[in-house]
Amino acid sequence: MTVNRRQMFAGTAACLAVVCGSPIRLSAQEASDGFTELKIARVNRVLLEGGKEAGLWTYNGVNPGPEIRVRRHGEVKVRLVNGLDEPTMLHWHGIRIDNAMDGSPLTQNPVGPGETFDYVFPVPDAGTYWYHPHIGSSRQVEHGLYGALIVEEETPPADMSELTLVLDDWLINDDGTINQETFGDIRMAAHAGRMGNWFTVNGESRPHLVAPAGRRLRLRLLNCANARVMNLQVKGAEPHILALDGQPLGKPRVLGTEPLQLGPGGRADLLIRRATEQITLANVNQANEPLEVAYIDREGAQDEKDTSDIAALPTNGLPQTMDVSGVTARKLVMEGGAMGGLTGAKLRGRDVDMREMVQNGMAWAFNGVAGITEEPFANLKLGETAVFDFINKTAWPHAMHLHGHHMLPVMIDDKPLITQDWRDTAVVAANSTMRVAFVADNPGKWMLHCHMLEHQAAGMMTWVNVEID
Ligand SMILES: [Cu+2]
Repeated sequence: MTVNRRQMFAGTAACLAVVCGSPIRLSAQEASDGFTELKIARVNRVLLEGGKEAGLWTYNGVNPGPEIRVRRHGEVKVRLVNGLDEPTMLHWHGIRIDNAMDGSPLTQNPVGPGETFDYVFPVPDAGTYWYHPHIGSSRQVEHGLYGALIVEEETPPADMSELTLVLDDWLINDDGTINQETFGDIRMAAHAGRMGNWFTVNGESRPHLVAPAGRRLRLRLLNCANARVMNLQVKGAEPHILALDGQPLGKPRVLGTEPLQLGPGGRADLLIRRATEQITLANVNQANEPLEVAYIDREGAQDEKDTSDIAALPTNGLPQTMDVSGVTARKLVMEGGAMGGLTGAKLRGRDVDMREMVQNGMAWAFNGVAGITEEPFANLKLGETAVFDFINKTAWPHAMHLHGHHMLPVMIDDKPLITQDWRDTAVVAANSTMRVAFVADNPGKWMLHCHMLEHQAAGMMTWVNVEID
């Protein structure tokens, strides 16, 4: 069934072009009624060189889906056309938009086969975001349904070229087809989730990309894998981290020797100085081996040494710190999974034992409940400062994603964090507690779930209500 690691990373280094479709600039490429279509279709595409057609599902025939680019405070106007024979919907991951456009089962009905849905919303935040289905996510995302949503700064930084690198790992069979038998596999869901054996960057294995040597390079990295926590290294450069999950750092900082950890759903913007050296992107695997996943050649001359400061990107209005003194933390206890010792949980209002949970495809619980509930985990007043403790009592890390807001991790295991960065997808280590804070300033019903898509499907899912008064 599986492709071994040697095959996985021996992929062709000869692929010089990366096919990912040209970006859709929403202001420039409009249908007569102003909508840009994202049409889901199956496509004939080989992932494994020399292998069979993989069986991808795509937006507009390409993987990743078209990169959607819009200027901050501009408007996204996208018509989803469902060419699948199962329902879908589009979630705009990380961007703090109007609740009705969030594209989750809390905010809209599924878009049936042959149906369409119009998404229209202004974009409040500049940064690197993405879109993907929020129903049947484990299967739909794994089949290739995702793309980048890039919101440019009102005044984009000068003297900078940029590359978007959409990272994914796929679980494919020896013949190159997407493995189907493991969808819904409870053992997989109770462990790390669907870990792939074929790593792609912009849909290609180990692509060679090009950037001008005479300009600084902004790399937009997106982890679109179902479940893999990536640990990324950049060789041949000393990048600064400009932004995480779309939100600019108050002060860019050097990515040192520690790899950059990006949970599934997470993004990072890196800035690399003008230079002629080839850049290699590597992902450090669990055996601590850095496996090369993409190469960037710097072309042309570098006129002068690039030593000037790296400026911060303009803020999207989030503060650099939060005062959470006097705020009572709401506790979210995460339990279950393999080696977790969970004996049972509430499922659809009934107490069930672990055997019955497993029969229903469940392996995890939040506060003793598996799967979504009628009542939200938290009812918050508009403008309220909220503090959540994600108490991970499991043997696995989890990538906690809150819709419609960003969260500021302020403490881990009772130790205040010296470096605090806003995240919409925060990796909570095994047997660890993370405290996050945010202002509930976006009214509506917002999902709060693990972004390891198999964990989400197997119980790690709740929601937060932000009330107007
Ligand atoms: Cu998880």
